[in-house]
Amino acid sequence: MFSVCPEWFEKEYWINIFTAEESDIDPDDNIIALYYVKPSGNLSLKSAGINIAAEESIGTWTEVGTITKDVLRLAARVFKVEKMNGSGIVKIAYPLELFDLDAGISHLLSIVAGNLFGMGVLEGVKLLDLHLPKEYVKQFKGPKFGIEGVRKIVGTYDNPRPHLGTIVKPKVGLDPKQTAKVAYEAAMGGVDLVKDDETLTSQKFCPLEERVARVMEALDRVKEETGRTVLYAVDVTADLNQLWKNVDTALENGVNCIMVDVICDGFPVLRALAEDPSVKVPIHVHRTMHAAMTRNPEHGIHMMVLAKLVRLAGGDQLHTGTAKGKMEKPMVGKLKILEDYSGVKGIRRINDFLRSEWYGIKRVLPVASGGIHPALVPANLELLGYPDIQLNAGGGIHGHPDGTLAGAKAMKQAIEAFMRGIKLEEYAKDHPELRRALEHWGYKYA
Ligand code: CAP
Ligand code: MG
Repeated sequence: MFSVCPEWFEKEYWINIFTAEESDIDPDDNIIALYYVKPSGNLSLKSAGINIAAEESIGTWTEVGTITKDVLRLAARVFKVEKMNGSGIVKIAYPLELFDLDAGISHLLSIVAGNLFGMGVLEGVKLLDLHLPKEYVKQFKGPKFGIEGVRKIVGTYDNPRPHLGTIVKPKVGLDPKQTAKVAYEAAMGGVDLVKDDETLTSQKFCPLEERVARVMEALDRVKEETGRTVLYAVDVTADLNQLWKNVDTALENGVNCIMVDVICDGFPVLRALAEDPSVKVPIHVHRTMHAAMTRNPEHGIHMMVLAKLVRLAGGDQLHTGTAKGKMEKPMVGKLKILEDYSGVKGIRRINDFLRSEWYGIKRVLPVASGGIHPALVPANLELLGYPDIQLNAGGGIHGHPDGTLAGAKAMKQAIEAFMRGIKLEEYAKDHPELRRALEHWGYKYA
């Protein structure tokens, strides 16, 4: 059994150290974390919050004689507690001085998302959001390109519209020549970006060097034939030494975008890539493995937090989920106050953050992906916001009964129809590729 609460936290003196009135918290001088908290046993929500504040700032399980008056200014403070059926939300302010600003995201996480996840006094705890003050955000360069930079490359800056991306499928197994053929057809069909799947790096059956060379040669042909620049996001994910070899090889072979699985590789790796002067191409950020942290409604880290960290670290495009598709949506308990973080609303909130002004840090293009096919385009654009969004379709392009070229055209037509305010069924009458797609998949996942 857990110990209900170290008795020293019950002393009024310490309660005063680790709590504050909301009016006493200056948001310019504190990093503020919003947690969903489910205390163990009959521990109060406030005590649970104090346990977190203490553990992640100056406390431990017992009072220590080594603490000095001077140390107390570094105490984190619980300043808001909202209960509902035993669990609830807790807001904690961490004084900016607690953070090593030069140490970046890894250090930030060691505090706001550290030991607290394993504490016995908590049955569950989920970090839902982080307020980062200007002084903190200003330590980061953020994306090199952002939405506007990517649009300039792709040619959609003057007339912004949703971008279309594709994941080459099958997700692994094709050789470089076959991959390039699929990329060429998708690009001729109208996609703006071709990407590797998150599990393809440089396996023997599809070495990265040859793959990049062949795909870029195919996309150069598309440029000659259509005048359009199509991005190729090659997956460079690997342990650090190999990752840099992958990046160098890809850049030497003319790649115009790179992709990294940010949760597998870590935020500091993304930051290093984005800040390196040799990486003069946008970074497409895949979030595979995120659901280990984001999926449990009562424990873990919300995608909102991961999205903020990706923007700080410098991702230009980030997967944030679909309104209609094959993947699960974020859920946060059953608390009414948390509705804004749940379901489609929760994804929209993330997308709106990525598209908003943030102390001059460039905007990130949200990517909706996972089970998308033409019939799902209108709902996804409407619910997730447009035109600053990219829709990715893998199966929804390469699974088209008439092949990849037709599949890409059908997705493109669905986007066009939506942007022109025309119903898909109407547009499909004189767009055979779209018509075939609607007949083939119907309204799966709708
Ligand atoms: C999509 C995808 C992406 C998911 C990841 C896949 O392919 O390539 O990895 O979108 O989910 O393998 O599922 P399909 P999320 O279009 O064929 O489904 O974007 O939510 O992180
Ligand atoms: Mg994938």
